Amino acid sequence: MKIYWIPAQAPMRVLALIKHLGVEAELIRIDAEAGGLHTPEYKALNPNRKAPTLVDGDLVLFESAAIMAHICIKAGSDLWPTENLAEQVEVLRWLSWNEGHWVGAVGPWYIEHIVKKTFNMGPPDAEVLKKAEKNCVKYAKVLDAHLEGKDFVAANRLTIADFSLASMARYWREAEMPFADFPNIIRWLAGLEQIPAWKNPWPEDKAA
Ligand SMILES: N[C@@H](CCC(=O)N[C@@H](CS)C(=O)NCC(=O)O)C(=O)O
Repeated sequence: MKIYWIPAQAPMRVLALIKHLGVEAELIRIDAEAGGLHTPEYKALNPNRKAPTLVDGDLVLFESAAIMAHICIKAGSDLWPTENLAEQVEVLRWLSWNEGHWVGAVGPWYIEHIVKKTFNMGPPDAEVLKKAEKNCVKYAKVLDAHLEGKDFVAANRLTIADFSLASMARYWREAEMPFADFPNIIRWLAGLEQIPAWKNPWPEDKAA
C-alpha cells in the first residue's frame, strides 16, 4: 500500500490513522513546492492534484475520508464502523458535515496561519479572517453543542470522524481560531492530543 502525502491537514489524518493502527505502508512525500502535485504521473492518480492519494494494488483512491475507511476495513478496525450500521451512519454524518461546513468554517484560519507559514506564502490576511468569523462561529456553535458531555464526535469512541474534524481545528491556538466561547471543542481537541499517533502523526522525514 502506498500513500502519497504532503505536510498538510488532509494527508495528516491518514498518516495519524496508519500510525495509530500500526498499518504498514510505503509513505511517499510529494514536494508540492517543486510542482510534485502537477506531474502527469501524479495527475493520473489524483486528477484533483491534491494529497493524500492511496494506491493499494489496482485500487487508487483520493479523498482522505474514503482512504481512512479503506484502511480501517483492511485492518479490521472499528474506527470506521462496519458492524454497527447506525454507528457507520453517524460517522458518515460527521464526515459529510466536515467537508460540507466545518472545513469552510475553520479553513480560512488554517490557510492564513498554517498553510502560508508551512509553504512560505507570506503573512496572514486579517481582512480574510474578519469576513470569515461569522461562518466559523455559526458552525463552532453546532459542534460545541454536539460535544457537550462527549469526548468523541461519534459512537462514543474514537472514529475517523474525530481525525477529520480535528485536522484543521487542532491548530486553533496558533491559528487564532475564535474558539474562546467553545469549551467543549477545546476539551475534545485536548483529549485527542493524548493519542500518541495524533500528537505526532508525521513520518520521521517531515522537515516542516
Ligand atoms: N477533501 C480532500 C482535500 C484534499 C486537499 O485539499 N489536500 C490539500 C492539502 S490539505 C492539498 O493537496 N493541497 C495542495 C494544493 O492545493 O496545491 C481530502 O480530504 O483528501
